[in-house]
Amino acid sequence: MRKFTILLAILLVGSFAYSQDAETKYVRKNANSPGGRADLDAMKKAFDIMRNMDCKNGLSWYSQGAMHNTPPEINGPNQLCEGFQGHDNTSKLPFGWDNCTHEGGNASSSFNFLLWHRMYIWHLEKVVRELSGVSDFALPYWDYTEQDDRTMPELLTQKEVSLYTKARLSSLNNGQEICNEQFDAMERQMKELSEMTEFQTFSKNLNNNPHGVMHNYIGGGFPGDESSCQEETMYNEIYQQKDISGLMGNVESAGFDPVFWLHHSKVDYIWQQWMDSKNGNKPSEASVLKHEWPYNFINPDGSKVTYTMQEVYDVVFNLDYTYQGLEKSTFIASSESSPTILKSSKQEKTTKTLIWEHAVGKTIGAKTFVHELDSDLNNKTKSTFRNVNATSKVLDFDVVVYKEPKDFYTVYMRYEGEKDSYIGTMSFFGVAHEHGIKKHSIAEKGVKLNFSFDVSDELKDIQKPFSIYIKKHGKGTAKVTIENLKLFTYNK
Ligand SMILES: [Cu+2]
Repeated sequence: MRKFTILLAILLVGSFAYSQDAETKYVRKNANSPGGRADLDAMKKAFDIMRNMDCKNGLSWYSQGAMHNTPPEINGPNQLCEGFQGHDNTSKLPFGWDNCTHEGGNASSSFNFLLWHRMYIWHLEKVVRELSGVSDFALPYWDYTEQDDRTMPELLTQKEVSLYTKARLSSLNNGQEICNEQFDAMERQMKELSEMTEFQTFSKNLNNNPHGVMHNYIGGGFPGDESSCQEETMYNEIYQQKDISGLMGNVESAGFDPVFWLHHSKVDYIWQQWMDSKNGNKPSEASVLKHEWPYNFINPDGSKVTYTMQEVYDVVFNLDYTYQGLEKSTFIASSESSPTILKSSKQEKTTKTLIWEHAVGKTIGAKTFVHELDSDLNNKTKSTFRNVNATSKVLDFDVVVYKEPKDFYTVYMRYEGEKDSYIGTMSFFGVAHEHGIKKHSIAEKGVKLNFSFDVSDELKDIQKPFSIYIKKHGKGTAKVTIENLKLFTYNK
């Protein structure tokens, strides 16, 4: 009987933690605002402690970063985590390490990108709250798509502070602004993201830009035309290797740069803005349950916790925090949705129909690429849209790369005699992931990738033929080949 009572108590406590409506207790603030700066001070305090913990301690800076991912091999005896020589040389990784999701993996990996990172940074936030003793701490965000926030939050640029690393683009660590070419691409993308209507398309595009382009940028820029857009390689203290990109530029070392947390707080903020807007929606409970992923984290008291997909769903869509600025979000301003936010109940649409498929088989050249769709396809597009009551239209690109490009590509639809319409960005952060550190060598066959761009607004005029125009940002030599082009519709 006693055993039963204890079990019942555990069950009750458990269900209380997950199924009750979480109250919004914490406010994540802009890292460059006074409140955000106060939270960064708390974060510094916590990281002072975490940096001094042994990596076997799950709360340590090293272990928290390793939960995202670790290098396959470490060059020489590991100076930061004695005995750990990379995941290829380790038979049993510590609890929770190497669990991050990334685009281009399997369907579950792509699906869980936003959900897993939300859980990951939410746990870090609780750890910082505990270790700093600041009971209302909330993880600040770096609002880098805004004109006023083009410089990295100052505390992170100060050497000798536990939130600093040298392995970043030097112009950012020197307090310079994000260069124009990078900033413009992100600014343009924000509008495009707000117009999307389908969760997985939204998630993929957010993953590419600003998420992926910003990882690469912080980790060493891209070889652009402006002087502040120059690519850099550097010493990466996680791989213990020279002449590679910085911590943020590689999936396996990204979690070790403290700016990672501010970056993913921003990514999470963009997701929430979209979810609360008129175009946004959340994935259905059934779709979350069917995309299994390991959710293993460390509680602030050092204990381990593993979540079921049901528990993940309950936490992720019933938050105990909100974002400063959410009420004046441009996503929300463009809709009639009320600011009674964070309790979004709209669910995703699921029926996907292939309209046409077209083999391209062309490599994108040095600067620009134009591909005309032949009249047959345009006729097909016309006749299909007469019959289908599509709520969203998605252009899908199958792409192959043989080496991870640091360049990124912006993609446009072009109607003759009209201004090009931007539809999305192709970026390649994480492509070389799991392919070794030796100069990002990717297997001979290359890596197949898929990009999906919502063209619901751009493909309104179905009577006119159009072409695809792609602009390369950067002067890197890694080649990108477009294999296939497909058009899908999603229906209610
Ligand atoms: Cu990331």
